[in-house]
Amino acid sequence: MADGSGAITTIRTTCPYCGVGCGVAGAAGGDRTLAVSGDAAHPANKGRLCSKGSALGATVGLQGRLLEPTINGRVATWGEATALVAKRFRDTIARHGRDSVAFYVSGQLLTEDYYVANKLMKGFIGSGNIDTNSRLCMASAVAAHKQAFGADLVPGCYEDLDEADLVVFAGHNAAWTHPILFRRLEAAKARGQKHVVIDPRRTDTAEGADLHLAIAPQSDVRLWNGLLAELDRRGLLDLDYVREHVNGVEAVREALAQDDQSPAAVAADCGIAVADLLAFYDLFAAHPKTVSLFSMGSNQSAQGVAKGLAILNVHLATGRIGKPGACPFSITGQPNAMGGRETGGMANTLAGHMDFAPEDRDRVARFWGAPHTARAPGLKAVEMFEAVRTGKIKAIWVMATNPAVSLPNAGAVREALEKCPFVVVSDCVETDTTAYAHVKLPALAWAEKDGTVTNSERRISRQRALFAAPGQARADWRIMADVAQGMGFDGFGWPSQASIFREWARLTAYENQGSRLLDLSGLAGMTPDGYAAMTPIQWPVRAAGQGTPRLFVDGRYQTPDGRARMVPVRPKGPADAVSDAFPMSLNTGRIRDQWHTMTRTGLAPDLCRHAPEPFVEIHPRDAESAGIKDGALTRVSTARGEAVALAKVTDRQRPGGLFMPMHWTDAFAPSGKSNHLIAPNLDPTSGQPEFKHTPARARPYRETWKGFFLTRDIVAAPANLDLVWRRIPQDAAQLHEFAGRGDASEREALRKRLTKGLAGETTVFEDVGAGSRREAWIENGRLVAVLFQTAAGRLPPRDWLADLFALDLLTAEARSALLIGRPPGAPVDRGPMVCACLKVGAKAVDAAIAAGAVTADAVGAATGAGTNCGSCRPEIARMIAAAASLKTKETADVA
Ligand SMILES: Nc1nc2c(c(=O)[nH]1)N[C@H]1C(S)=C(S)[C@@H](COP(=O)(O)OP(=O)(O)OC[C@H]3O[C@@H](n4cnc5c(=O)[nH]c(N)nc54)[C@H](O)[C@@H]3O)O[C@H]1N2
Ligand SMILES: Nc1nc2c(c(=O)[nH]1)N[C@H]1C(S)=C(S)[C@@H](COP(=O)(O)OP(=O)(O)OC[C@H]3O[C@@H](n4cnc5c(=O)[nH]c(N)nc54)[C@H](O)[C@@H]3O)O[C@H]1N2
Ligand code: SF4
Ligand SMILES: [Mo]
Repeated sequence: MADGSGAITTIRTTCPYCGVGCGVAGAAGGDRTLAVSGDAAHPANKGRLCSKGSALGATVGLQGRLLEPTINGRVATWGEATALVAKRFRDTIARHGRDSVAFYVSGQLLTEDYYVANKLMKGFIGSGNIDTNSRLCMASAVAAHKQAFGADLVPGCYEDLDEADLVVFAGHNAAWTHPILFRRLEAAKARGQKHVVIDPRRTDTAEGADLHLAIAPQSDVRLWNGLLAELDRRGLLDLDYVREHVNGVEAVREALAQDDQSPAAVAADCGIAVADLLAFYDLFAAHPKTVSLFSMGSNQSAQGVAKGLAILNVHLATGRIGKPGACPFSITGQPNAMGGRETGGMANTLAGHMDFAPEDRDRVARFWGAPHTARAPGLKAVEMFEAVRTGKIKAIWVMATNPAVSLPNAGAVREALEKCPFVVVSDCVETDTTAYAHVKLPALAWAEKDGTVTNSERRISRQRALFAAPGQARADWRIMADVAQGMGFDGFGWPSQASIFREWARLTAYENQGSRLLDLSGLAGMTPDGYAAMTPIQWPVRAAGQGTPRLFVDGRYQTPDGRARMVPVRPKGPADAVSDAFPMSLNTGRIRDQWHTMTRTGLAPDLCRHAPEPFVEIHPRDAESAGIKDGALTRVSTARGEAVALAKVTDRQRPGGLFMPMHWTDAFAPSGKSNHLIAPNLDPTSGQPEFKHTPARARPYRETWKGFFLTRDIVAAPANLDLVWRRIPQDAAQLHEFAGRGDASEREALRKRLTKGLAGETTVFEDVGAGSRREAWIENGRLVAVLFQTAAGRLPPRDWLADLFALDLLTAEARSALLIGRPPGAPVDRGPMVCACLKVGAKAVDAAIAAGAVTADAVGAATGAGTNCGSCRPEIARMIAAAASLKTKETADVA
């Protein structure tokens, strides 16, 4: 933190994005500048950061921040705001009962925040109605862990990834979503580790793998069951381990016998070649040191729990668990998904891995001194918003999540928020969800807040403040504690987050006696200084300074008899079958450089260039039959809604499938939002939505005109005009792209709207025949705005024009070329950003390849691309391979 004397000190904290949980060394300067580097001492990343982590400095400005509490849009004091929230919650409970209120929270809260939220709702309000966005993310894995291990326990650690001989990625695009772990895995692969990727799409993770199984959507259970049956046939189950430590193997064998487990039948049902299936079986058979990473391709399914169990069954039956380099590994998405599961952020758990069994419930109630502690689980996320929509829940408090964008069937979620009598939202910025809030509460953001998070390998790390709190922003835990006290509850008077952490650690140890592995007793006596200096440690921590890298080493599980359970699971298809009206399967997920609803990564122009706007991936065969061209605007519709996105025609997509990223919002691309399309089909046990499959169809959008508008300011999509609108932040400007299907009057209406109030000298070029108009505004020699529209003509690349906004004085040459949209000389178009860290575009990479670079290292040496975080190396490798295959094809054509 800048200490006022101008001296800058480096502070160790943790990245706010993915569950890898990388250590960050941050040096904050004045004016909220921040230089970040990887913390070399942090065991998760050993000094590395990915593109998103490296760009953290570009996301800590105050643009768009909530800095004061507001009530119905009017600025309020904290006293007024918390008193109102306390009163409305108290009144609603008095009139409609405890279950008429709810909290919807997030894996992006700190453990301390999570603990307070849960204590307030389950302990003192006395309702189970607190759920978290981890319902959309980890719930299926949690349920599978509980059934198999007796509690939500992740056995492995990152060292297992280094030590494994075989790593299976089950619905996990690690190259993009857990990049720093993927760097470790690439290094292990270079030492001989084998990689198998199970994913309907050929992702960057699949690209370099030894084997890619592009299975039919939702056929995972069939695949893993088939593997188990085959291992059994080959006599490769570890029956000694099973005899000593596992129940249920016979029931599982019986269930397997109900389906035809021949490789031919399994391969046919999974939509893959028998040879590929057998290659998977052989790799699995040959490498006892196996780690199976499973992520959203497994969890986000109407059979997500079964998918998890099918994986756990194979690992239990082969004894590949609790050993170096061998475990099933559910990888967490958010920085504190694990912390939320620990503290009881989910509606169906209580706290500290204790549930609603009477003795657990009474123990937690005793510890809290809270006689009204809930006795039953509350509503899970999707049901919770449905209860809001139908009026059963009348007051909801949303914290650190953006449900108007990220829940399935988002149109219904917005309707629910619109109807709800009292909506409170705690966030750092304005979002699509804050638009529905009666009360907006400004929370501290990363680099201001201070507390702990737990990563995928159960490692607790500190997030530390690098800046002082801006405006009136406050820590989430403190806001909740104030409301709790306003509601008249005792037990919320903590002086600091360190004291919350201590209370939380004491709860994990309370009447534990070895019965619960989640035990932080070794941290329960920590002093404030100890907390300030805390270094990363993996739970269980039973004695000070002694963490636990690996669970189940002794083969004992957290079940009453200490034995793990294999659970029979049968395959079934996706919840909704495709139909004539909606013949394709819409899959959704993540891209490399954006984080969820773009509230932070969307502030960093460099992160917006790899995939600048919403897109839909489609196989060439399907594109052709639908008349969709690569790069054309495409309508994707489902029974729930419609979106428009740019077509990416690629054979990396399976025929019959579509893929859309989940990231875009009203703030960036109102017509490109994926979640209005998604059916709210849930896994019956975990309540997790099937984000990876909704029946859909794709058609060309067929715009009649299009254009772009560059300005320094953000322009929201104009209301009442039916346009496809996208905003793409640039270094010195905002690029707004648009297209419409109306006639010249629509074009003119937009032009009027955009240019209203623009001052300065203007230059105009009009080509009436082509329906084209180009205009630029210059004030005191500086470029103010550029508007290009065309019906029949073409538009120039935007890079050069966008860069002109960085100039204080336009050169005469630039002025004269403005309306051509190209610099005198060669056209400047960098292409999509490949390397976000060193700002290297696709054109430069292609040039290096054309000049003879045949490895990612050589491209790096020539352009710098891939030499910082390495996240783009799989893509560079893919570009090299594509160029090589083109060359071979050309040679063949010539021959
Ligand atoms: N860049 C970036 N990284 C992130 C995030 C982010 O927003 N951006 N978010 C973080 C969070 S919260 C999470 S949860 C993780 C998620 O990390 P991942 O799970 O790796 O990400 P997704 O892209 O959601 O989905 C993974 C893959 O599942 C595949 N899939 C779809 N259907 C099926 C199926 O039926 N079977 C199988 N086997 N696979 C299928 C998809 O094609 C996709 O490639 O990422 C974390 N990291
Ligand atoms: N179609 C589709 N939808 C999906 C998924 C998918 O794969 N496909 N994946 C799902 C998954 S796995 C996840 S995890 C969710 C994520 O979905 P969300 O949680 O809705 O996404 P975020 O954009 O991360 O939202 C976090 C919000 O919290 C705010 N915030 C950040 N830090 C703090 C803080 O300290 N305090 C407070 N009060 N606010 C803070 C941010 O500004 C942001 O508005 O999306 C789910 N939705
Ligand atoms: S891999 Fe990237 S996003 Fe994930 S914690 Fe590390 S730096 Fe952050
Ligand atoms: Mo997630």
